[in-house]
Amino acid sequence: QDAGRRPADMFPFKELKKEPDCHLQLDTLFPSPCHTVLIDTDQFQRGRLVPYKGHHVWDSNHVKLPLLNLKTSMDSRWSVVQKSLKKLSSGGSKVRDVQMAINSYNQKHSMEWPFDALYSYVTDVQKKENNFSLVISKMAQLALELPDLIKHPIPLLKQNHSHAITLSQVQISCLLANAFFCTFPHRNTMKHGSEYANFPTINFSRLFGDASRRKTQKLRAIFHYFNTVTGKDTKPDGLVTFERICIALPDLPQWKRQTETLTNLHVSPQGTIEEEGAGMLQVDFACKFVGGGVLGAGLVQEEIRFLMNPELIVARLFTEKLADNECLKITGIQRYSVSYGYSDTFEWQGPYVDNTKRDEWKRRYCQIVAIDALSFKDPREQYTKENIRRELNKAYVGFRRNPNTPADYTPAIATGNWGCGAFNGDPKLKALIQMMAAAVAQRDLAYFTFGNKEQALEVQKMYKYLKNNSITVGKLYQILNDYCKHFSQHPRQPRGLYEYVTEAAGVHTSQL
Ligand code: AR6
Repeated sequence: QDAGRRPADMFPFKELKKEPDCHLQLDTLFPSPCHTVLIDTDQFQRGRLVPYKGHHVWDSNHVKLPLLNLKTSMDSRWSVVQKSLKKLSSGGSKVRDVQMAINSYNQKHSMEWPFDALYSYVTDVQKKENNFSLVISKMAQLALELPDLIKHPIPLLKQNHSHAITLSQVQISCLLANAFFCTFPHRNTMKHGSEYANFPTINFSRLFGDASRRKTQKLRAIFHYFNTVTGKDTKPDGLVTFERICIALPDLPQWKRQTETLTNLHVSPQGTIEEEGAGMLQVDFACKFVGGGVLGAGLVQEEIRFLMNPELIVARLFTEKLADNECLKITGIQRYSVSYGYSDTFEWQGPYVDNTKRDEWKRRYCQIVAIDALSFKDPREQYTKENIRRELNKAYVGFRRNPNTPADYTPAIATGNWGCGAFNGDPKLKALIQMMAAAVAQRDLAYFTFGNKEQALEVQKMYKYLKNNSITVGKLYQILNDYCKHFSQHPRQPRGLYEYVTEAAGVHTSQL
């Protein structure tokens, strides 16, 4: 960064803690009641990746795989899937064959699922990039490996329970190939009250319809991923962990009593969470249904991240909608693509060769945390005590350190205008909220304002003032609550937030 234009007292970026430099050696990988490992850990210690064995179950606590369908005749769905995918795996398939295959075991939806986006992708770009029928045949073979690769039930990460799942990148690729071919049973209806209404969609059907430029770009990223994971020399060979973290309400901070002052902050208009935030805990500006519109039309921060790192998409298979006191942390994902632009200008640019080192569990040093901000139809709604507390708690759940890891071994947080795009939040308020949560979690922050230089200067100035005056989180919380009162009394012409905070903090300091 250009030191000449750096706001005064900026915490040096280089000094923020990052993995692997701050890494604390992990214990041996082993399953436990709160950690399901889908590979055999004994074999793993000997350097082999072998699926962990078990008995598949068909119940409300586990992913329903297409392999079993005890309600009707045994294996009936899988035998149709097998027959259809075997045809595709033999090569020479066109989009119409893919459509027929998918419809063969989703007959109820065959009239309502359009495939125009897939047709248009093939016509527009596919011929130039890779051979459609060849990729489809490799993907079909991968999907057919499901019974060999997934031998243990996959728990659903349900609300109110902290639980982690570790699986191999190959297992993920196989589950995603099944998602692409829409083989997962009971996952096509999102209607209120339906079995999986509280879960994100996982079958890719929505990606194939409503052709648009966005869909074509998404499909380029998705096909590139499948082409890579089915390549002889490019097949990934690591592990990934998905951890749902739930903090019970009594264990959340008592905000007005918190005595911490702010931790170190580096604000920058340049850079992005995924690039400059490498090695830090990277915030995913999530939807409570993780992945948001990645399989539909959405194409902002979360969706772009899921397309560049498609292993994230598998979280949708097992992660129930996040509650206010929950987050999802993902460790070890790989990046496959490079993109350009944002939203309507988004474009898949090409392959990315990820050389990120791996930890003792063969997971890449890349950790993401999905936290969903509140979505405000009317931005004025955010200045209430309840909404501010909700956002503080949510940020804290995402930022909290592993209780067994000392602060010195915990990376900083890479974040930015969380909740301030599609969700209409106020970046000034969200920056303060995240600084407060980071202070209680005892972690430093890298804050990327995504090109906004003015915001970067304002945030830095506000931070410096609070820090220099040793304003505690509890005091700041009280000031924010006072601002909410002020706001409700002057909803049309409230005072600027930072101006108000500066003044209130100044009065407080002078009274000390
Ligand atoms: N690095 C840093 N900042 C970024 C980046 C990046 N890579 N990308 C965007 N920003 P938004 P939200 C900034 O709208 O409001 C999705 O559909 C940029 O200034 O993605 O929390 C989810 O699934 C942008 O305006 O987050 C949810 O449903 C701002 O961050 C919903 O959107 C907010 O990005 C979440 O919306």
